[in-house]
Amino acid sequence: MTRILITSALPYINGVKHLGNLVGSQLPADVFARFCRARGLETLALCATDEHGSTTELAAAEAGQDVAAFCAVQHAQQRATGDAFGLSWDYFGRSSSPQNHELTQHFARQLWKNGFLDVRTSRQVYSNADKRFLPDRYVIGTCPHCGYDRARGDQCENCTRVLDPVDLISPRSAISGSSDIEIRDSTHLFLKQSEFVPRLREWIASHEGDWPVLVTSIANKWLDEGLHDRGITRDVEWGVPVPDDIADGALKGKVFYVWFDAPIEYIGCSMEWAASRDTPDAWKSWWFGDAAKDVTYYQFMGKDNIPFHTVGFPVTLMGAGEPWKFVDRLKGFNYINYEGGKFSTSQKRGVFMDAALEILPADYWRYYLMANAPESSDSNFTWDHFAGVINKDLADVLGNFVNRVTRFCVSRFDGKVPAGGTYGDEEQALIAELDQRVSACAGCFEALEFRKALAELRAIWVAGNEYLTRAAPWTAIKTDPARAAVGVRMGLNLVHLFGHLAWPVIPESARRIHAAIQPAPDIIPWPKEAMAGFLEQLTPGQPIHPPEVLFSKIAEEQIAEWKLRFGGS
Ligand code: B3M
Ligand code: ZN
Repeated sequence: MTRILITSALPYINGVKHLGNLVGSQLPADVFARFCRARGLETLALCATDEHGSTTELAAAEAGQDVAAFCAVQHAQQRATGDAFGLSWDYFGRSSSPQNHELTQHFARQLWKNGFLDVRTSRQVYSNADKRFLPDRYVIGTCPHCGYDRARGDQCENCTRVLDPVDLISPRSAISGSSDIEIRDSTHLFLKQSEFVPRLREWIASHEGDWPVLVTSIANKWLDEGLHDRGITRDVEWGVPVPDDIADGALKGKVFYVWFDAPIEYIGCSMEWAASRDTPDAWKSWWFGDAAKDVTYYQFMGKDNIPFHTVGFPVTLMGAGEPWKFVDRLKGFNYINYEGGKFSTSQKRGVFMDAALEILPADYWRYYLMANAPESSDSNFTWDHFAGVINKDLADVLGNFVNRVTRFCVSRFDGKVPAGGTYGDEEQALIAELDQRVSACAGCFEALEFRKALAELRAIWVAGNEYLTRAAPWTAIKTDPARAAVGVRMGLNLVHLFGHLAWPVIPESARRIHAAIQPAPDIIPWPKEAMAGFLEQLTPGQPIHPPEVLFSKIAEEQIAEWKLRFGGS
């Protein structure tokens, strides 16, 4: 049996994440992790805060806090918000952990020993006003590729191109805004990425077909544009220090670049996880050598992170010359827009995770975001669309079904699964349809096609509703009580089924739905049996407990209020 290793792009520590960040990484990773656990697969789902780099330092400065203290507070907050969103990581670590420091230095030493690091003098942006070097996001300017005028020194968020601060047109300091900038020389370690191009091409080609086109095309584009050797150290204080035994201490006082240490934290995080369980070596069988042969490794991320995972991190692993596990299935996402514009952390535009939970339960967001995941293209969040989907899919289709059946059972069958009658043609036809749909739904999750998986899930709920309309036990009860009993019994079995199928996506609601029939286990398993078996499980006479309203409809006034509060047309 394969074991499943799952990581999602590590959220920057700079503040609470917005829904665009969530849908491109942590949420699909969680849905998939739950799906794997529901199928009985041994699963390790990891995430961590990405704590180094200019993003962090700038955010800490803005908050007027010491960087380490800022990170500690933000980490706890992100973990709490993630928990509240039902993100069920096995461990939520920190890239600033001792494990990651040690491992990052290990990889650097291996790369140095194997001749893949060079000490070079390079041109860096220096701010006279701030009296310091300005690496990465410390510089803002116009993107030389697409002309976007708020491009940051490390990457243009508009065209996703990776940049060097010295490339920016009209550069200015992100600290002071000053454009009194000069170019000075500084010594850095360069990773000789260019030597890996043939191996990278071969590796990426081996995944054509099993990675989304979005992923392979971004990876190939990066290689086609010519892969430059990349500076992996910085003139700042916060980060993993370059050890003195590399280059005879020539890099004293410098730290590794955040994009060098952050992906290494995927492994570091598993070490934190292992240490937390007092099995310090348990991480190894997930990552290293033959022991990890039965592991299938899935990564989830937004499209701007793809180059670092298809080129940057793999070069680190290849250059280390040790048998590390590479990603098997890389799922990349496009962006989700907010009311026609961008979600933006720096401009505080859109809905952020904490505010989202202040107005509605997590499952509403989880369902909407996954049903509209930006897979084949960018998608667009609008309040009207959101309310429409929730009111229809969750309230009318799913919630109403559960309420109708369970309440009718209480009013007409004494709140117990009715006995009598047997499944006839109507039921057999439904079973045949669900056999096909449930396995199609599982197939979509396995293929990481989330929109399709959720469309299938919804189609299953609709099929249940249509069946109930045809069976119409409320009419049949007057003339043919046995027929009414069959309809209600099937309806209750469907409620039970829906509780099972919905758990990966809307875990809290799934538990409540399941509890209408019987208390739910911690992990609600995906149905293994064919539907004929699954839909005949309930014992006549067993008590039913109708839930309180499962999903409340979103009213016009609420939409108006939220538009005002969060902005948008
Ligand atoms: N911290 C997320 C981002 O670009 C970035 C991912 C790191 S994954 C190793 O928003
Ligand atoms: Zn650009």
